Amino acid sequence: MKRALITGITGQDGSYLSEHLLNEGYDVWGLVRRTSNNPFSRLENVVNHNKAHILYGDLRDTGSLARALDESQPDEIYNLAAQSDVWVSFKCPEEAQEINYYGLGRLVNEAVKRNPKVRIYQASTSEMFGKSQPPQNETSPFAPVSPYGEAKLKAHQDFVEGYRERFGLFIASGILFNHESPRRGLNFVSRKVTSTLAKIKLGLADTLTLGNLEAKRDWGYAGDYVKAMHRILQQEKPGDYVIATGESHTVREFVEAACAALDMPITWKGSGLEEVGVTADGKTIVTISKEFYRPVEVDYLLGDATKARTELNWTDGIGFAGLVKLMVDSDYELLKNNRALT
Ligand code: NAP
Ligand code: F7E
Repeated sequence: MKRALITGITGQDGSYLSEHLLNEGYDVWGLVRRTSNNPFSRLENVVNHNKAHILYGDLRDTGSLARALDESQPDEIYNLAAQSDVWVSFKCPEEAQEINYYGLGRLVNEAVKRNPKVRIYQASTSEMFGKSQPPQNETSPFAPVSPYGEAKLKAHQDFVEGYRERFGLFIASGILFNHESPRRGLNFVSRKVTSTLAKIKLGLADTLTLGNLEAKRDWGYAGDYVKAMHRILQQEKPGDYVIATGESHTVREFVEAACAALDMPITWKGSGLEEVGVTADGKTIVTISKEFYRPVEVDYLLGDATKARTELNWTDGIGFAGLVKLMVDSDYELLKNNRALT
């Protein structure tokens, strides 16, 4: 039985990946950091049934990583742990560097000391492309604009490309474009939109306040994307793979699709910070605030995943409208049944 260690198992991707690897017959171990609230809300299918082993540790604590590696003795490591919020990274840049850059260095160094043949997956990101011209693929230049993107790029260059070339290690990456799900953190725009609009529909909130509506993202479904992570580590040779749908939409289109899914269409009035989204009965339900703009924006991400489709035989499934509806329906049902959103 293959053993996998997942850092970031409590996050969106970690939860889906742990379920996928358990289905594939893996012995799954997850690194969890101590938090003041329940870290296992996304892991009901995994931890509550004692299917995965939990190890306490932190990417900032080398000793904890050493102990986790000794206990789990993994054949494959999936490094999904990160400070993953781009907006927050502008406010806490050192934290992004400490976890997203040095964290990978600590993990890789400790892992290969114990097992030079271990296979390591790094969660790289389309934020590394930043201002690079779309469509972006594995040969596009990197041009990050946020502390998050910069830390992820440095980790990618030093510990993925660099260690692979210098030491011949099996370190691979997925350069994943935005992927969402009903388990997406409430801070990210997709889930903020679906959860708040569902509240508005049920009379539990009045308005949804957003920042830049014009940014374009290539949004896919997280459940499909974790399958690519696994396939990347099953290749003969380690490589880097763009994972994306090849379709891009503005934040504005995301809001419109979510409103449509809730049978609550809106029209836009005004412009800039004064723009509002208004329902057919004249209620303003979307407003704009400077607070949610970023100092520098990544305007346009559109991924070309030809390499992954060819070499990994990877496909994405549900389409943009399907993804938005999946998230809206899930939030609406949870709220209707007085369940907490996590
Ligand atoms: P997420 O939901 O924010 O999950 C991040 C995970 O990292 C959580 O389990 C979190 O633990 C853990 N973590 C944070 N700091 C840590 C630390 N110092 N030590 C140990 N664990 C720590 O992110 P996600 O959406 O699942 O993304 C997974 C990975 O893919 C991340 O590396 C992200 O940067 C990258 N990525 C995501 C996307 C996307 O669109 N989702 C796209 C490209 C790349 P807590 O639960 O305690 O916070
Ligand atoms: O923003 C705009 C915002 O925070 C998407 C992470 O998983 O994907 C994610 O990073 C867009 C941006 O995701 C609000 O300005 C408008 O243009 O959902 P987001 P992100 O920054 O693209 C990449 C690939 C990762 O690797 C990251 O880990 O939406 N936007 N108004 C807003 N964004 C937020 N969060 N909140 C707003 O109110």
